[in-house]
Amino acid sequence: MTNAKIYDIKPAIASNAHITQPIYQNMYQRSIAEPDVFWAEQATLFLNWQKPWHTVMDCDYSRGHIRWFEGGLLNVSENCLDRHLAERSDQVAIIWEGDDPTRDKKITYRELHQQVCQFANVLKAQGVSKGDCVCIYLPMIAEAAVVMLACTRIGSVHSIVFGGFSAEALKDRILDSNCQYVVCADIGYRGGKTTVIKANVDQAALGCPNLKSVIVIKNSDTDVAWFNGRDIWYHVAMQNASDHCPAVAMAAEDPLFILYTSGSTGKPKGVLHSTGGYLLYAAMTHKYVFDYHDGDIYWCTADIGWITGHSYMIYGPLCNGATTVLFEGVPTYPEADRFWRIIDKHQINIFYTAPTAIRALMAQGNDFVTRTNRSSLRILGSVGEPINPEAWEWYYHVVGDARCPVVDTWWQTETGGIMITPLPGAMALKPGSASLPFFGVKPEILDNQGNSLQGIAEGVLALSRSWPGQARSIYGDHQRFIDTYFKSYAGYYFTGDGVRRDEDGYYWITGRVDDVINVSGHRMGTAEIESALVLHTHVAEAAVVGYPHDIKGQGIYAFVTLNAGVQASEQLSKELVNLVRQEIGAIASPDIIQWTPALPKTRSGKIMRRILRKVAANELNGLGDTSTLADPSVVDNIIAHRVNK
Ligand code: 6R9
Repeated sequence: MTNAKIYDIKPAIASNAHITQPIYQNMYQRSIAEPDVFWAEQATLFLNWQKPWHTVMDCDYSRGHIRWFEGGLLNVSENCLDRHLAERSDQVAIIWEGDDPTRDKKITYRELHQQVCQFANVLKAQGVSKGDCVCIYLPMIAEAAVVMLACTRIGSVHSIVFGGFSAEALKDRILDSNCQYVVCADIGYRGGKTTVIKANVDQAALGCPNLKSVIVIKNSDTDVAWFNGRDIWYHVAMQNASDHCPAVAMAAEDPLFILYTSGSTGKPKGVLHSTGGYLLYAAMTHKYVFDYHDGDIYWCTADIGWITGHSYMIYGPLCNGATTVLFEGVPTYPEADRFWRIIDKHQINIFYTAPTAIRALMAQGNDFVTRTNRSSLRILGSVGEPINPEAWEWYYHVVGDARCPVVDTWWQTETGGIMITPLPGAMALKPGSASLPFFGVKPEILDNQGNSLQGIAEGVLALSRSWPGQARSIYGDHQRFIDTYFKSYAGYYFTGDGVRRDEDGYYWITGRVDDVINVSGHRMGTAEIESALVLHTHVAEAAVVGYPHDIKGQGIYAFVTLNAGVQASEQLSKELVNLVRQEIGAIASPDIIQWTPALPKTRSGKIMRRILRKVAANELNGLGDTSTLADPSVVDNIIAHRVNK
């Protein structure tokens, strides 16, 4: 886009920034030319090592073999807590802001350290040891941070399951990662409503014979079903736990956590991250991308159930000794000014949220924003999906009063941390562009044949270099890791995103090129939703695609074929939505269900999703070549009955 608007670097930001334009150019060039030297320096700068590494990097994409800092020993909780105690034990580590605006609390580094040690001892007493997997299924309460860090202290591997996932989805994830331990709460609060947590665990547990114990955080006065011998109250166990717990020395490549994410096929994948490289990359990107300075109050609105919550609410900020905010609620409760009120209340300097929230708040009108002050803000961030220029401009002008750079950060669960992004003191901004690569990142634009295109170009986004935060495997299925990311284009990590590079070398992410859709920043595989729909006895076949949605970015459009003799009805439509909620969770509910006597298929029986995507997007003139369809009249029928919403 030649005419894209440009916002120049702000002198007030650049004058105090860690990374200015010449520093970026110099460091970027070095990070590509001498990666071993560059990353060794950064690893020394950002982390405390109990023992230094002998090899900085050992990677071979053809085997999905990715190793960083081998030989090195360190502990994540020690880096996030112990080493800060000398200088900042009384500094607030976590500001927790409740769903109810009258509830909040502050936890200092000393207190957090103490609670983490105690809970690490609770885990040990339950039999959890190094390498064991602990499933965390929690709402956004402060204890979530305690539990995560306690796992890292004793070398157990956490697998956080988003609190909005259903019992069924939870069960699948517990089984896939062989978790014998679950940490949950009784209930959660969101937007003035309660959400069931423990009841979902109880239901999931029916299908998890290996589950040994469930540790329950008391978050309400609600009574919950109790299974003696399996269930343990967190507060009771904590009372008797010692606050002395040595941090276990972990190898840099020991697993740190598993996080499930959706792909284009099959069941969700347990993306596996390891200790040293991940922590370095999270901390370094947190400092440079948000230009974090000592004393800043930093708020990332993501849920801990997603990678953004892992890297930029917990690990990156705490590793840098920051004060990080954990918000339990939603942007519109009690009113649509909640974010801005929280910013004023806690004097937040750096704010990181998702385009879907920005668009939803933009739709509520400017008054909710302008009646607040927001003068503490210095940097604004965006993540999760492409941000449309209109939302970007609103964020920049109305929320940030044209004072704060907006960093549009492109990355993925698999990348561990931010990959393509502006650095606030070093780059001019173009609304809608994720700008330029972070240190050590080498984006490549490939055509269908896998040729790397130079200059102004459009194609699929791949990365030719490894970086420390890169995922190491898919838990329990390394072959799937290789097949998913390293097979399509030999020698590259394939991202699944499309991208364009403009005349200034800026990158514009154009969205997924596979069957993954992005609904309100939540990544979902259309195949998972289809599998849920076809569980219904009346459904013969289903095909799900994304379509443009003003607030959510993409909505979910389901084409459903019923079994012969079954009548479509409003009731059946409700049953299908409920089925998806039960199998996956509310976030996967179809926005539109269109009944169709048949799906468009090739003669070999493959559903032509390209056509369904066009119909759902109402792009009826650009259906492309339909000559390979077995029965072209199917398309006419689908167009004639297209649902507009
Ligand atoms: C961090 C996170 C990853 C997918 C990714 C892409 C989309 C994320 C984006 C963006 C355009 C941005 N995405 N950030 N697209 N601009 N700034 O969201 O991880 O949940 O794994 O999703 O999200 O499509 O491939 P994850």
